[in-house]
Amino acid sequence: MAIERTFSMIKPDATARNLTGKIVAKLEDAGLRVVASKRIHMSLAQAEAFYAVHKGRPFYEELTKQMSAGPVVVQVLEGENAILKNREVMGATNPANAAEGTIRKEFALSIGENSAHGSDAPETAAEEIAFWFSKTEIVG
Ligand code: RTP
Ligand code: MG
Repeated sequence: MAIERTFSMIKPDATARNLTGKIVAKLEDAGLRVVASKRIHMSLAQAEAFYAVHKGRPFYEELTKQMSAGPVVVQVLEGENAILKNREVMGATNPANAAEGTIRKEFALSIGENSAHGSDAPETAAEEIAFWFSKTEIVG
């Protein structure tokens, strides 16, 4: 199995409740390594650009407002099968459907305030990492 990198974000609903460490612990326990991390407060324009793929969907405006409403922690995770592993640890988008032990089952408040984001494919992982990090900020 190849070593992959993926992009992960701890969302404003989670930073507001001081859950950063608990979320990172779940990722590390699954074998993922944080190779880049920073806490930022993105602008609405940055949220709109980051989530441009969802432009036109009914939840786009609420999503971009929520993501720019408070601090987030953006991270690069490295490990075997990191993209799929991260999404497994996050659980289903809607916390009502998320499996026991997942980040969203334990911490998410709703489908919108669902505590974490993770890239869904190798192409989006590369794009999302490059959106937030320069090469020198990632230390494997
Ligand atoms: P993510 O991109 O955040 O890792 O989550 P995902 O792949 O599981 O979900 P996606 O379909 O890409 O949606 C991105 C985020 O938009 C919010 N959302 N709200 N109200 C709604 O129906 C709805 N659908 C999606 C969620 O916060 C989701 O994580
Ligand atoms: Mg997604």
